[in-house]
Amino acid sequence: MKTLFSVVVLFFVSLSIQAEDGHNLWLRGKSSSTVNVVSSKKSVTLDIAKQELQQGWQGKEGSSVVFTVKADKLIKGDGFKLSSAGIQANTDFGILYGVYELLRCQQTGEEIKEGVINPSYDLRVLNHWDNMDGSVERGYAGLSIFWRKGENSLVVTENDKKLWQEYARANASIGINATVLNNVNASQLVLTPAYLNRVKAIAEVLRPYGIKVYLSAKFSAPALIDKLKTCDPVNPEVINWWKAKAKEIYTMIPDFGGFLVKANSEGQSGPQDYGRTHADGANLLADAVKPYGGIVMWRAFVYAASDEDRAKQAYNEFVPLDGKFHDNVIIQVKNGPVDFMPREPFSPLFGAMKKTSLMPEVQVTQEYLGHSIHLVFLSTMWEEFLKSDTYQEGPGSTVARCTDGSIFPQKYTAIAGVSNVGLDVNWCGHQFAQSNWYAFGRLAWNNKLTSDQIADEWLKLTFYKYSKSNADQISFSADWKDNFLSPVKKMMLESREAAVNYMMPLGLHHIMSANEHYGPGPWWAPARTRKDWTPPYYHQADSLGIGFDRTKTGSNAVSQYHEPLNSQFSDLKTCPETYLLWFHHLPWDYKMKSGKTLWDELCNHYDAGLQQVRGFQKVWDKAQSYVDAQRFTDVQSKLRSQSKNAQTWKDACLLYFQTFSKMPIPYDIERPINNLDELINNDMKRPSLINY
Ligand code: GCW
Repeated sequence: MKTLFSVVVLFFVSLSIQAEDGHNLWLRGKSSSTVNVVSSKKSVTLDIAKQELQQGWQGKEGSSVVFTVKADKLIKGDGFKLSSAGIQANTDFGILYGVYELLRCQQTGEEIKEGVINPSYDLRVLNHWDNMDGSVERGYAGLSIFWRKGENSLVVTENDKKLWQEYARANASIGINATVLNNVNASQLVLTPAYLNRVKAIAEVLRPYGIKVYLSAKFSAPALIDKLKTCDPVNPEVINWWKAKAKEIYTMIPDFGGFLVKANSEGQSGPQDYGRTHADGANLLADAVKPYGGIVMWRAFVYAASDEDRAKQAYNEFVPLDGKFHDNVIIQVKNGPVDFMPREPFSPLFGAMKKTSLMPEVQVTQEYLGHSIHLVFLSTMWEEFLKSDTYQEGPGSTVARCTDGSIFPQKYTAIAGVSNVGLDVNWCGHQFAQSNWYAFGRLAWNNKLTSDQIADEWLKLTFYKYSKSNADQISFSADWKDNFLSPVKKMMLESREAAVNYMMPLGLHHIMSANEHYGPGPWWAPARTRKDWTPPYYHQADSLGIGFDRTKTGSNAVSQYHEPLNSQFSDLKTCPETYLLWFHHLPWDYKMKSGKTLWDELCNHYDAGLQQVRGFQKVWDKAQSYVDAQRFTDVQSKLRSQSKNAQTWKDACLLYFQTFSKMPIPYDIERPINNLDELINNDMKRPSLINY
């Protein structure tokens, strides 16, 4: 009797508490009714589409959905048309995307809209900065899912294939259709046969999900692999080498996407080593892949250790080359002109190159935003960026419209995100970092989505508790919405501004410590380090004030922005305070719009950031009963670290800047609890993962 009782108890306990480790991402929905799928065509992709629909169907019991693969002028690329009859698309992949759209709507309670849905960008790309030894540059979620070191590292195992398939499915479900498998700081190895064999195996797993593989190519590969004496892009031997390499790759992987290249940047070789331009270099590779329909994504992240303001260099380098790139080249431009800072104005290259295809690059991995320790929902940052008006073709020339083909006819349109995926069970290192992968895919598919909508979807898909009692119909009760969804969503939507506040408010940038890019280091400037890699170069704090003068009296970077932005950023009356110290060097007692001094306002921002994170802890603790135990404690413990880190950031920056301002920290805010000399001697390191 006793045993029976415990079995029964155990059964009910296991029903109500589902162990969740985050591995299933936002794909936790299970069908509650049956659906009949009719398709006149058969293919692996359509089989997947059918299976997904049957596994996740939450619609009316016994409904029929018809898949129709038939060209329609209104449907573009991977787009699809939803109607009461089913899903129509030009390609099998379009059907698959239609299925995911249907399921998303069912599982989030969103109304299913009939009509055509087309993606904003043709290519929705993840860039993996994965090295051949399995490490991941700026990766905070474990080792690479593609590469590893050691004996047999190139043997493809069943486990590899299972993981790649899960990865493919997750990407397809949010519309990502391209992936670059290796770091832009590339190894030539990936272009050698043994590695290409593994690329082929990856491509085979990803293909049915509509995802093409791309590789980062090292410009000096011809010399490194085959000992060519030069890599000069106009040298016939070099040209032939790349042609032969492209042929070799396409023989193995007929739908290979093409190359991504970081050249003449941070020590990487490039065409300028031979007195040639970025256009010469890009066209060399573009011509090699052209016969197979391949493309080249050539990065504009270039800057030298010169006296020229780093924020100006990419524009200076690339704008004169406008029109010189072949039509299968896309210039990949980071969202901001410096690097993936918590906040930057958009890069002035957007909209400025009118005869060249441009694609935005954002960073999903949180290199400068607390790695996988801080909860920072990046969607709001990307939304702000995509909606920024460049004015290049009159008002309304947003970055989104300048890059998605609405304004400039581009042969290809694309957007890339630097991936945060690794071998960690939950893929991203932080449960909430998954929302950034999700948000990137959703915005790449629809660059008009709001972060509110994305957060709403993600929370419902990721945290709704399925149980026997609610399996047949997803209903988000008022209790769930009021006590979980809305406070947690609010926290997500505020989280990026909080990070800006406690790290780099009012336009401050690049003031993190050393190369780890985690803690504060406004003082960090070791002798013999390139000036443009040290924080004092960027904050310019001295006894008179703080900030980088990028107006006419300074580097004049403002001139790279189209009017009225040039004037707006230059004029203190109109420069948004969020960018104030990005564009201006101002006295400590400069009067802000609030009437406070710049110093007081700076202090308030740092303190507000800290208080916001303390508030996030409360929000999360209150949400405990709505979250499964493992994910709850995961996030709770990370928020504790984030709180400590926010305190360190506040104390470090305020105490350090105070050595210049010589002004008191306003008495109505909490006092620092750290000493500056200790902080300096003990640069804040990312907490060891062992603590988690
Ligand atoms: O943000 C910087 C990173 C480097 C990175 C580089 C780039 C891949 O610190 O790690 O290198 O940008 O984007 O090329």
